[in-house]
Amino acid sequence: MKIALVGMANSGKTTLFNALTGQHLPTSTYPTPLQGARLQHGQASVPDERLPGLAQLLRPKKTTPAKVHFVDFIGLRPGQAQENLQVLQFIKGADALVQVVRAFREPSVPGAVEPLQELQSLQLELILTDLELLEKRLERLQEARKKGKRPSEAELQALLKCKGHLEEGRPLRELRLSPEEEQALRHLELITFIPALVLFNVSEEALSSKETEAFVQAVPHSLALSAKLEAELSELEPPEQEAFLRELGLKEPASQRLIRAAYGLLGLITFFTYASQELRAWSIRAGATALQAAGKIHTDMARGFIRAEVINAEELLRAGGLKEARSQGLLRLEGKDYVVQDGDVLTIRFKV
Ligand SMILES: Nc1nc2c(ncn2[C@@H]2O[C@H](COP(=O)(O)OP(=O)(O)OP(=O)(O)O)[C@@H](O)[C@H]2O)c(=O)[nH]1
Ligand SMILES: [Mg+2]
Repeated sequence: MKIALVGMANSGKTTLFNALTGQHLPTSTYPTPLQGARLQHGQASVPDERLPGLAQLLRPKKTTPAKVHFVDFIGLRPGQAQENLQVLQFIKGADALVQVVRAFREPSVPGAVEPLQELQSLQLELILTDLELLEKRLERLQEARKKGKRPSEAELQALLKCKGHLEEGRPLRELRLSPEEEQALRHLELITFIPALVLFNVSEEALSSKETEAFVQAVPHSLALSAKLEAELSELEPPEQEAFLRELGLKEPASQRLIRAAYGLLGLITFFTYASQELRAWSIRAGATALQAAGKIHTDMARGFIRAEVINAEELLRAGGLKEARSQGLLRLEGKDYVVQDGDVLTIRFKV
């Protein structure tokens, strides 16, 4: 799963990126210029409360959580349409967006603190980018038609439908398209089709304020955290981190909440594998089959798929081990069409 952090300049994207990925990229009180800016990549582990228990039971040499890939680039600037268009190209290929909105007050960082207004400007920039792409494509198809070629009718129709929708100021993810229309547009990689969360980056003091609550209530798929506090938390060793969280009355860092929210937004579930002494968690879309799960692990596994041995993590924990589960007849044999359930521990049998 790849998530792009997108936002206006100085909204705290890089601060959040550092908190999520454990990196130490420089942040600044002024907007990062486009010239010389580099796209940053990093990974975060997907929190899973079953993984420690499974590790204790199976005693693997290595435990690998599922990973989320984050990308961070520079922010957008109001009124810089051409540059913003260029900046937003980095989003292509992302599975989800986190729209980071400044809601923190910090005298050293210039610019107004108007979260809802800023969110609106941000969403408008994304919409304008898609409109520009769409219009260019429409022009090309119309030129082709003039030259006597026959452009795909499905694509033309889909383009016009999307154009009307965008012109109303609405993102394409709110539009219902037929599978054919979707297919016809796929090559354009329009960005407002991508599922998105909104993240209000608030001051530490405002974490549980009425105002913050009102923002989160007002905007669907939104949450609030303090990127600065999260970055500080991520610097601490686990015991200190726990103490700090307890002091704040929290169970986990809010950055984990963010990853969970993205998981939910994309309809992802987790399955586990235990092979060659490695216990590993994987993300997959709910509804995926055992064959698709095998394909995630290795293409050979999907190609030579014979069957999957399946037990849910909770059952396995109750049984007290794989051997015990097998002797109690709890390991099910499933075929390639089996729909993987959240928490399944899969052993894929395959031939190469
Ligand atoms: N007080 C406070 N300051 C923050 C918070 N998040 C970010 N900042 C500050 O805001 C400034 C901008 O943060 P960055 O993380 O660089 O913002 P950005 O969105 O990456 O900015 P660009 O990449 O230039 O678009 C820095 O000085 C941060 O220290 C926060 O939660 N609280
Ligand atoms: Mg930045």
